Amino acid sequence: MIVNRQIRTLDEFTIQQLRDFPNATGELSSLLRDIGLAAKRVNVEVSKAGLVDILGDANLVNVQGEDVKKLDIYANTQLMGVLKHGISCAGIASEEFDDFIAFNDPVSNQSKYVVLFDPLDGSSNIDANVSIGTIFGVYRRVSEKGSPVTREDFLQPGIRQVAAGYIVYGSSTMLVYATRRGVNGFTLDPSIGEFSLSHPDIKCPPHGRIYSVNHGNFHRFERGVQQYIDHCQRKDETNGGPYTQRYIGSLVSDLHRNLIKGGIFLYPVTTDMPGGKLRLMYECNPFAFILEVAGGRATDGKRRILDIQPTGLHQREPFFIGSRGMMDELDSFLDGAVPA
Ligand code: AHM
Ligand code: MG
Repeated sequence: MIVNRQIRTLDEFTIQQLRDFPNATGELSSLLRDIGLAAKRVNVEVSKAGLVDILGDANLVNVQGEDVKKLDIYANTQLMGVLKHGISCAGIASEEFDDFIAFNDPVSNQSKYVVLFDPLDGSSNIDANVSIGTIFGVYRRVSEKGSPVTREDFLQPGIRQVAAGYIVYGSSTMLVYATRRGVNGFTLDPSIGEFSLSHPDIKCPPHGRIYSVNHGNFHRFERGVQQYIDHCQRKDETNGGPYTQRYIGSLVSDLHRNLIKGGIFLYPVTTDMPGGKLRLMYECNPFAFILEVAGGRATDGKRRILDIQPTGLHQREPFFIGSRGMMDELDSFLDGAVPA
């Protein structure tokens, strides 16, 4: 059998990265491996989602029970489990819990990191077989090691993330993560059950031709946003024709596509959601970090997302993110610089 040594697994890759840092403890590698393990378990159940009724009827109910949407509870349990039993994470905050959880055992209290995550974003799409995903952000705790983590460990601005990533359960399953050194994507190879490096050093193209927004909300958007969308639709043939509109309604899928192909994603405030919809801590911040490392930008329309000082674990923000050139173009409309 020919073994392709060009291919590196997630574990091999993260361990190789350690060689450049002689004082590194390996805790981040270990944490990413833990998240990769949870992702593989979630992937098995997500891929069976359409069978739940059939299996249920046959009295072979799978772990997440009879309701497909309970997959988000399953994903939450798996992620929390691997992080609690690993050696790198002192506590977590999740979309599924009102408050953070300090693991508060002797090993966890000595751990360096806290993780904030959305275990299964877009889960309302599961029953239509649309790609869904897991999103996570990793921070170094600010409280003293040796004690349980505190609220301050979690309420840090996104710029302090040490790493951030997502898993997309799609036509193939991918884990993409960023550290300050770069963004790398790993595709799950089902034959060996390992994530293998398939997209090294991802860069977001500085200009793209895709804009992603829920058009149904158009009349609830502010004027500047409406004008920008109008601009996307009116670009004439001299500048390549109108942009293409793509909106899955599953954040991980929409942003994975735009990261790879270039594009812009908008979830502005609406008249009925004046604070925005998406959650700063485990939706906006991880993607803002990934896109910035890849060369893109992310704002709330005024401020850089990564600079926002959070006040609550579940706070919402308007969210604009994408290719640098398109974000600059958007800014000129939000600043009111372009006349109506
Ligand atoms: P969820 O956390 O309840 O799954 O909602 C988040 C999802 C994102 O994946 C997606 O970008 C957005 O909500 C879509 O919202 P809308 O249906 O309003 O366009
Ligand atoms: Mg979500």
